[in-house]
Amino acid sequence: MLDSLGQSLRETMRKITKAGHVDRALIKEVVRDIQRALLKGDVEVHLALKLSKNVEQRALEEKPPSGMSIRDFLIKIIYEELVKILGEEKEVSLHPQKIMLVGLYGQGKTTTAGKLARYFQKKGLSVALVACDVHRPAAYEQLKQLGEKLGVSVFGIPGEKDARKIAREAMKHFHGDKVLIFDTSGRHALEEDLIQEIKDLKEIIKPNEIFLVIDATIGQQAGKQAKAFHEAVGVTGVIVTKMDGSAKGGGALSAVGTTGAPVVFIGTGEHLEDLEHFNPTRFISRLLGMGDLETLLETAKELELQEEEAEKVMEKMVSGKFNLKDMYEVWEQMAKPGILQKILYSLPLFKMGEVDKNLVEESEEKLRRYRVILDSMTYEELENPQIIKGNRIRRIALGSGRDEQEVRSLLKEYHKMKKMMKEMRGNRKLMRALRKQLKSGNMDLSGLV
Ligand SMILES: Nc1nc2c(ncn2[C@@H]2O[C@H](COP(=O)(O)OP(=O)(O)OP(=O)(O)O)[C@@H](O)[C@H]2O)c(=O)[nH]1
Ligand SMILES: [Mg+2]
Repeated sequence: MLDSLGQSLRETMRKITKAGHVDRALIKEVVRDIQRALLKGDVEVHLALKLSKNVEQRALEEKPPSGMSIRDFLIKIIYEELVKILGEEKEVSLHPQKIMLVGLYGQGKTTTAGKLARYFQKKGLSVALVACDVHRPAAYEQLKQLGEKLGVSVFGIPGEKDARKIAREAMKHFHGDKVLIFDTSGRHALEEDLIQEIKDLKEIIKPNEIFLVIDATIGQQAGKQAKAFHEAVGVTGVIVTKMDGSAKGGGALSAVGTTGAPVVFIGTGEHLEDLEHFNPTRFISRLLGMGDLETLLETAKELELQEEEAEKVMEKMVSGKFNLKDMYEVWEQMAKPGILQKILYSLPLFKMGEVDKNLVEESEEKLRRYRVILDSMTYEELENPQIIKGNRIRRIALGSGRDEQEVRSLLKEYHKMKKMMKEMRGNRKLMRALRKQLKSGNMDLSGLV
């Protein structure tokens, strides 16, 4: 499936992983490669151009979360932009429901009806097929055969010329405990007559889903077809068939991706098993053939989370107010893996303090001890640490079971930290830069001081 597109994209990925370093020239080259691969894969010109432009712009302008290499970041951007052109993922409900298949002649409706029956059967649901195609001479027999193979019942009225009547009878016959799949007639084109028939059937059946079946071999034309059907009768999902035999599958998928009707399944062969729920993320991972792409993306997510946490701490630091409660919160956040390092590396000012080195090493142990002490303080003391003197220190030490010396060293550390915050706030140039950086989401402040 999509062999040549996949191959070109995988080569591009290899180019990135093998390059000595990622620079502007490499980014441009990679973007050109992707563009060429997409155009060759029948992806619509504007879509291909837009994607490559987005990749280039993001790769040159955005900064990777600190801790992530530019190389991995570039791969992540390409992956995200490719996923984006495939549209949203459409969930498949695993409950009894009514599904109506529509589409032009020969697109794969009847075959897909059988494949869908198999899909739901395997999920443990009871399924039945309804033969509403009154145009193709042997349509009922074709479905009947599929039903026999699958062991599911097929409802139909051989010889009946009115699809509406079959639908009405089927609705009387079944009672909502099955997945009902309705096969319908095709036409050469989306004619008025077909639109009316679908609308009538929709009225009678009241389907939960109307899936449009489209043959991938028509490539980007699939977008026009999907749009026309969507506007005429409203479809809830598109099934793109014959992905196995077509080099134009990428064009079909991406074109449908722009219509607002999500691709829900893809057909990948003539057998009943050859149907896949379409998940854009998984599809692109597989196409790029990167086994460790998952790991890369998870790492990126973790780093981004750390960045957010670090930002919260920094915001607290620059907010102006800083009491013992705030200090504890800052410590707590700093104790999370990676957060403190991130802050220290971005604030050159902090590198000067010995306190901070200790914080890295002992933060968790210290947090545990200090937590007990802080718990023995009154709300008033936490808010106004300057009132904690002689008697209060004795009381807090007794209450927490630690010695007075430890209470004093906690207070000492608080004052030291508070002084540091004040100095930071006094450094207007640094503060301005810090606020700006916080806003832009860029944590790297090295070189500012
Ligand atoms: N290779 C391949 N062939 C498929 C796939 N889906 C359907 N076909 C073939 O496409 C042809 C047409 O499929 P049908 O299911 O009869 O199409 P239809 O939309 O019901 O056609 P009409 O009833 O004439 O409107 C058959 O020969 C199928 O075997 C697929 O995913 N891959
Ligand atoms: Mg058919």
